[in-house]
Amino acid sequence: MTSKRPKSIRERKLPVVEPVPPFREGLRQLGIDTTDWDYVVALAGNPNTGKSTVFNALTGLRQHVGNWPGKTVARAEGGFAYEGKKYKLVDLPGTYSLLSASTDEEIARNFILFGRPDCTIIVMDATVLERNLNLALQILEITDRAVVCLNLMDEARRKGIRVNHKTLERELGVPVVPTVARTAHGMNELVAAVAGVASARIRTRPHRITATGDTARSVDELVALIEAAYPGLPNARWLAMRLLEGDKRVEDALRLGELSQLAVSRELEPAEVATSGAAAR
Ligand SMILES: Nc1nc2c(ncn2[C@@H]2O[C@H](COP(=O)(O)OP(=O)(O)OP(=O)(O)O)[C@@H](O)[C@H]2O)c(=O)[nH]1
Ligand SMILES: [Mg+2]
Repeated sequence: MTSKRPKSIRERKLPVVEPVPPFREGLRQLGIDTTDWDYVVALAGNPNTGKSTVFNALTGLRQHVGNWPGKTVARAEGGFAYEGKKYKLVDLPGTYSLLSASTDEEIARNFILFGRPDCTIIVMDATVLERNLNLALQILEITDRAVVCLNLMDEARRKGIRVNHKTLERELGVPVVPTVARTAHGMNELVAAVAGVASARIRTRPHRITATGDTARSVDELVALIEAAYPGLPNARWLAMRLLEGDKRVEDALRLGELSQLAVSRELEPAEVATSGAAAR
């Protein structure tokens, strides 16, 4: 009988680790290290568009991904470095609208509206652009600092859908970067655009529907009142528009003083600790 000797660590077969895609010099995944960041970047978009896949590709972490909507239910944070600057990347639950009310969606909404990200990456599914444009246009109403990540370009191609990203870029007024996040295609270009927008080197002119006449005057009046009641609260204009539309939740939040803590910091709720390790692709 031969006695079986336990294998030493060196002899054991190690799991196959997929090679990290050839990122351009200058981009470094920092995992859970988000200390001393220069910029905060939020990942926003409809459910199931690939936000966590982008998060994993840029940070090297293993946020939960899968082919159904509603997987990310809390905010998760990770880091990456690019051209000498450190970025804190925030993965958010998917949301169809900034007017939505479910708990997951509220986490996303509050961060986009009040978390003051230096850049918001709007992840869009290129196969269902029309559906995704609703949220994209809402985000562009409230921030100048955004980049569109036009994801699932491989699926779009497979379905015979052609998207002219340059035209979309002109129409939306912010950089549009075609990507296939699952294979990390386009990640370099995405990060370059994010760096440009966060540092204001790239100037954006987001598509906006501007109020005119009486509406514009009413908005201005309300903005002054909101800013007086909540000094430092970002997006008073968005809140004023909601009030004019008769949004009961915003009305209640303002009356009950619920917005006061949103005025003070980026740490809206404690973030989830993302799992460390190689990027799951
Ligand atoms: N074919 C293809 N699949 C992708 C691409 N990007 C992501 N996926 C897949 O799409 C599915 C959804 O990706 P997630 O990253 O979990 O999407 P999410 O936006 O974080 O989803 P929620 O957190 O539920 O809102 C997963 O099965 C991914 O592997 C891509 O560019 N091409
Ligand atoms: Mg997710």
